[in-house]
Amino acid sequence: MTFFDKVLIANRGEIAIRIMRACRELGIETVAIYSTPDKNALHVKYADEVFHIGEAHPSKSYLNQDRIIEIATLCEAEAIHPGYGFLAENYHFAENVEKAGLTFIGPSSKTIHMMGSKLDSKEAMSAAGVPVLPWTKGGVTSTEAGIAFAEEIGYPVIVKASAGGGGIGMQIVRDSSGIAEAIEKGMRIAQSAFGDPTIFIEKYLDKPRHIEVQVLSDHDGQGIHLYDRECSIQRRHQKLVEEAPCPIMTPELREKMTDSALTVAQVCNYTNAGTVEFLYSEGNYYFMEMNTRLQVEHTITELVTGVDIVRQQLAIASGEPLVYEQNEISLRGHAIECRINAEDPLNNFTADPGKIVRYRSPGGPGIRVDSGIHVGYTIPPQYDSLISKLCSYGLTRIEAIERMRRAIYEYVILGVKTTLPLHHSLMHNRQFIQGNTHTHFLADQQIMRNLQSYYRDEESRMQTLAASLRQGKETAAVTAAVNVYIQHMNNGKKD
Ligand code: MV4
Repeated sequence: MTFFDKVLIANRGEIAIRIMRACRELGIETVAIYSTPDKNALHVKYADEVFHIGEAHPSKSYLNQDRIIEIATLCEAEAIHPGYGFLAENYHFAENVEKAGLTFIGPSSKTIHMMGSKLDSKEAMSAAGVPVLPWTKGGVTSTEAGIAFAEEIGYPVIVKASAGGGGIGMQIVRDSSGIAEAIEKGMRIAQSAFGDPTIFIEKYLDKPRHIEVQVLSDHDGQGIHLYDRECSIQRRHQKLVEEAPCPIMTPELREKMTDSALTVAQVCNYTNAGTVEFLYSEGNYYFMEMNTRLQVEHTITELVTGVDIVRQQLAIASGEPLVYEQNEISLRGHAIECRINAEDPLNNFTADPGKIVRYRSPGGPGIRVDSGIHVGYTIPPQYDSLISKLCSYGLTRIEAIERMRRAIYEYVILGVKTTLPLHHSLMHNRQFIQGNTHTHFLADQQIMRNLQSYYRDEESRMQTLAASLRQGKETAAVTAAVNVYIQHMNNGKKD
């Protein structure tokens, strides 16, 4: 295999490290970029070469296209990996990288552009026979036309921005009384958030599951899928827990969904790694959108298929044909990912950035932790608050859950509030254990209410620690804190 000699990683944190790990295994030199507050970040220490790129604000650093391309050219990197977020789905950036004579590790700018329009991609996929929910073809250009369409398909409906994603501008309309206002508000939000007022109306599903299919496509037009993931447990369109495979998948549904996913990839001339997102409800599934990037949760697919997705991305981008045939890809076991964030679930999930004063990550059988932090590191307030992706693997789903509970028990993070107790609660929730999840799971299961007691313990533990540290009794403080932690984890097992 030829691959590249040097790759620039236009990202930070755990994903930058994940990408550099694949590069290191392949003997590819790595170039990191960093913003001022990321001077001491792990991804900067890991790289072979590093360049300061600008001030904290993303527009000055990780979104600074011209500077990133300039650095890549200067240090003679042949390719840029965008990771996720930041510039990953910006077709202008992909185009500018292509124009500079560099390789963008991802699909072509044309494909990113097409999939960026929810309306265009729905239209194309529907024409190719992929199931989609009834929607207003060509978008909604007048309030009257929108009202007429909503009456035709019947309420409830949902108003969405074509250029949107992440739920911005989405409005659920349950009956005709709110439709005119929702259309007008939708256009205003779409214009101000995306610079494009195009909206559409779609039949609304009440509590769907979010199921997605991972695909890999090469430049010879060959595509394979790496099976499915269930990502239903979310909060404000931020995923909290994902698993692979989807716990309710049947052979029949899987055959249809993976076939549809491969059709989607083919229709948009997809190259590299991508994810086709579906909503599932009552035996039916519908294409929503395609994420034209490496996703946060790619790790659990790696655990159940054994395929190193980032390695395949590098191979595909350098022009190599896929090394796997579809029949060589098999699923083995079950994997779960818990996203550990520095935030406070009891306070509306507000971020709690700050200094990590004690840190011990779990290990042992079936545990994978991808993180970009270390003791003494200060999580900066300017970026995403992800501390780590805690993944468990087992031959069965229950084994994966048991290992996840054990890993949460072992995990010690002091200095910031984290989502660990929330995950503890989820891993003991009866409905979750049975695989009964949907996109409104957190609200329905009263998980938040049960959580209050765990977090009260967490708070007293932090206070004990803070008081002891002031008196210079560090060791005793940490021991006490960890004991309280372990104790409350044990107490939590009763419900
Ligand atoms: C929907 C829906 C119900 N019906 N569309 C949220 C973000 C975007 N990717 C699509 N989203 C939804 N679209 C119809 N016609 C419900 C959601 C939705 C959702 C989807 C996946 C995961 C979590 C969600 C949470 C709330 C709403």
